[in-house]
Amino acid sequence: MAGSKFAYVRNFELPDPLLPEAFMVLRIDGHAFHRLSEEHNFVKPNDERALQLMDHAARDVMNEFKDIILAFGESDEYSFLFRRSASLYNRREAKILTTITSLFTSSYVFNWSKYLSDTPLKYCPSFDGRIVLYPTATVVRDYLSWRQADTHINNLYNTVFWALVLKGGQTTTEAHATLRGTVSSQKHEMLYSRFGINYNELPARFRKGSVLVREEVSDTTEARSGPETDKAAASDPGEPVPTSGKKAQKKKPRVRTTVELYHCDIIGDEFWDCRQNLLADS
Ligand SMILES: Nc1nc2c(ncn2[C@@H]2O[C@H](COP(=O)(O)OP(=O)(O)O)[C@@H](O)[C@H]2O)c(=O)[nH]1
Ligand SMILES: [Mg+2]
Repeated sequence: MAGSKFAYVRNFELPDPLLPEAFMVLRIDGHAFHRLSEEHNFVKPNDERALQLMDHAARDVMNEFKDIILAFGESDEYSFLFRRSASLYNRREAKILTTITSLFTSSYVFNWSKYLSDTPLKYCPSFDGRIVLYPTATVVRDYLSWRQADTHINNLYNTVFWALVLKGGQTTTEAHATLRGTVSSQKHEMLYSRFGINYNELPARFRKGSVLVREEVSDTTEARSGPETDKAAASDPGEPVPTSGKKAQKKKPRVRTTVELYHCDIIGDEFWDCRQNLLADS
């Protein structure tokens, strides 16, 4: 049936496909979280509960969108890396961006009280989002290194800054002035000599950010279909079901995936050497 005479307006809806075969990174960032963190009394410089809530929302996104192979989070931001050949929503940019940004946001709100139980949410938080395409695995690694280096730089600065204010009695203006022009080693030294804080002993979550990785679990569980198999399994649930005999079940190795959370270095090679498949998708 022909559409109404108004249907032509659909022609104004232009396609917005993302280049095939390029790596997609979607980064969300909390809108005005400086204010949100103040209004909800986030612990300074890092509020573990708020960071765990971010991790929870990111995990919800990864559980829903299996094309995401890795995510990296710090502060009020999270980056989601898609496998290169991801074809969700025919790679329509607006559809991917809006669906994931809104899922992240709703999970953040939905789960808020689990992490900040004594702090009622006063207003609606929101996140902006963008998708950037990267042509090679090297650039993807550099992107992630950039974000983790940012985590380190900000965290070191914020840790000394808030130590100067909260423990050293400086005003925020004085603390900024104290830190102006200092290099990393001087900040480490200041933390240690003035406040007895060994930066490297601070929680890895604060120093390294959060890395969520989709990992394969080789699952050799039987495909159970017959009563014999069920019985055999029930007799000793910890043991594999026998595979010999007429009625034995065929083993069907399935590839299941889980999403694991780490607070580890992703700038060096070790993380990637252990996960060579991650960026090898062709
Ligand atoms: N106290 C505290 N503040 C945080 C924490 N995580 C994020 N923030 C705040 O969120 C801001 C995030 O930075 P940015 O996105 O540049 O600022 P925005 O434009 O206000 O969202 C930081 O500057 C902090 O003020 C936290 O764990 N504790
Ligand atoms: Mg922000």
